[in-house]
Amino acid sequence: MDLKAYLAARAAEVDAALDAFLPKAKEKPATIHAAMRYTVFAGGKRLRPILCLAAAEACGGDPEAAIPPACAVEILHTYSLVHDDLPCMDDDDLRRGRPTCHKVYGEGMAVLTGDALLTEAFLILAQTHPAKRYPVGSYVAELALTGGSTKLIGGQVMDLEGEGKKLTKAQLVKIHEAKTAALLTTSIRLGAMTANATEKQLEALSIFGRALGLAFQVIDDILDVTASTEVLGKTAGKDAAVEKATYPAILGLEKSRKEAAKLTTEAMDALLPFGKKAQRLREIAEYLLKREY
Ligand code: GRG
Repeated sequence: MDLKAYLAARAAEVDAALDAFLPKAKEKPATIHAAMRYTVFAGGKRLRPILCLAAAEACGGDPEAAIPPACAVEILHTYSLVHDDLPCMDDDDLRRGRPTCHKVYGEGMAVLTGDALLTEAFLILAQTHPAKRYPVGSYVAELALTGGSTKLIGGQVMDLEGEGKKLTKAQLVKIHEAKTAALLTTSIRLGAMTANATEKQLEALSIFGRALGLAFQVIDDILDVTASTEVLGKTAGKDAAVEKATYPAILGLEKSRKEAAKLTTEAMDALLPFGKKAQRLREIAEYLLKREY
């Protein structure tokens, strides 16, 4: 199966599982459940769950066992997007090419949609079968740490506090390690944990996830400069008014491209001990580096 077919097949599996896990749209109170589904099924790439499943494969496990953590990371990711788009944060009108949650359901309901998705993520994660080395609590602790005040939320805090300021490259890296790379890394680690990965394997995958996450963010920043708003399906939001630090702004476009390539090589090197089993993870990393939107 080529990568395109693999990505489509994995995304379809994840979508079917998400559909089964999430409360039905008509379940009362219906508005919140419709809003949760509106945001989860808005056409995301499903990058985090696909990485979770591919990491299980890389460690010789059955990807099926990684379905609950795969869905949990996608739902937690969706909550972060819903809250990030709010008027009090980035104030975006469009996400994934569609009106943002608060544009459709109102601000209060969007806050609650994010809250409900965050809680739902842990409900689903708790349904993961324990592996020999990993009791269910270890999955929960892993995701809670990543979603909490030192990673995802911490990154958002650093981002908010950095608005309008001239940041250094080191400060920008810190923000992206927390905002982007941490959840990608955890998606990969959780998949590997379902395959009973060794501590050494988890360490290697953490290096892979960090480098991939940073490369992903550098490329996202480059595309924000080079691709049209129409192609990206984004609106400028508050970014238009507040100067945000980006890799191209700090390093320039050429150096940013080199940085992305360097990080991708670092990511690939971390996969060497996994041999052929990590082929899908390699292909995904390559695909992310070459993506044009
Ligand atoms: C909890 C408010 C709050 C913030 C936490 C994660 C985060 C910080 C904010 C989300 C917005 C953001 C710009 C995150 C950076 C990571 C990133 C590039 C997300 C987009 O991920 P994709 O491209 O999106 O995988 P799709 O739509 O494909 O799922």
